[in-house]
Amino acid sequence: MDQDLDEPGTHGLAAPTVDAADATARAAALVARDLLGIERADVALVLGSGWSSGADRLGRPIARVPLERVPGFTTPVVAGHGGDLLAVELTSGRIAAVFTGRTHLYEGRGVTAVVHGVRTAAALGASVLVLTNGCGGLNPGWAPGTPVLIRDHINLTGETPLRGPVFIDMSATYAPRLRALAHEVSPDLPEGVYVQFPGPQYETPAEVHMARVLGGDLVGMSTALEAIAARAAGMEVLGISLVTNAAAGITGEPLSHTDVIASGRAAAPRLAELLAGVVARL
Ligand code: 8IG
Repeated sequence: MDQDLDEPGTHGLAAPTVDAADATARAAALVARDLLGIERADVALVLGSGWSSGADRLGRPIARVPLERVPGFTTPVVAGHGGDLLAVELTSGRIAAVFTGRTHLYEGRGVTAVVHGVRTAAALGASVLVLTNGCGGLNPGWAPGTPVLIRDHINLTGETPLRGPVFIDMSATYAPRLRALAHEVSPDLPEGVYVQFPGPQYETPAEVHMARVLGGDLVGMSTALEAIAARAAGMEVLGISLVTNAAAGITGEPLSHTDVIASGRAAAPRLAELLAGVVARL
């Protein structure tokens, strides 16, 4: 394939084709295997805002490397977003690759950079991907610190990581099997529809109202594009959001990144337990 598609954020340079991006991800996986001292990974986790301490309880840590040492990754720009790749041996003996940071669309590196971790996880051999994030909640009953299982998403970024006639089925993007496992661990975990906005600004109250009218329950700036890339790579996806704040206009309070980080910290032990429980059942 020799397409010449421009991507926003790539400053007029041609975006890599999906084939080229997959080759970059395979190269990244080879380097990651060497640095981590693992043969392959069975599952992968992306830990978003508020979730990074979730890595501690997953199992036996094998190794940790800064993501910027793996080809195709750069240092994350947001305070409170980590940026390491860990290998963890789960109690089941399976190996997890854990990303404690992600590239967001608003960084302007293009959608290929956004899903590079997902494609690297697939190239490592992971067949299950657990995506976590911090987000705004539309349900006033969801206090900051409430985890919510993602049932489905609405991609409002106007972007896709796919190029060409890649007509993948998105009718069960967030695997019912994995959602059932999460409910075994936490029977009253609420479910919701995640709406990905491009960011970096938070929504206006009118945009939050629009998301609600469209059927959304959660608003954020990640996850949907990664889930698309994961489905295209044949991975099963589980998505869990942490509501770190009421979405704009829901309570009348202004949104602050400091509050977002604080409610993530406060929820950390509960999230770590939830993640460990889910991953142990995979
Ligand atoms: I943390 O309220 C977090 N991330 N779009 N809206 C959007 N992203 C978020 C929000 C929010 N909170």
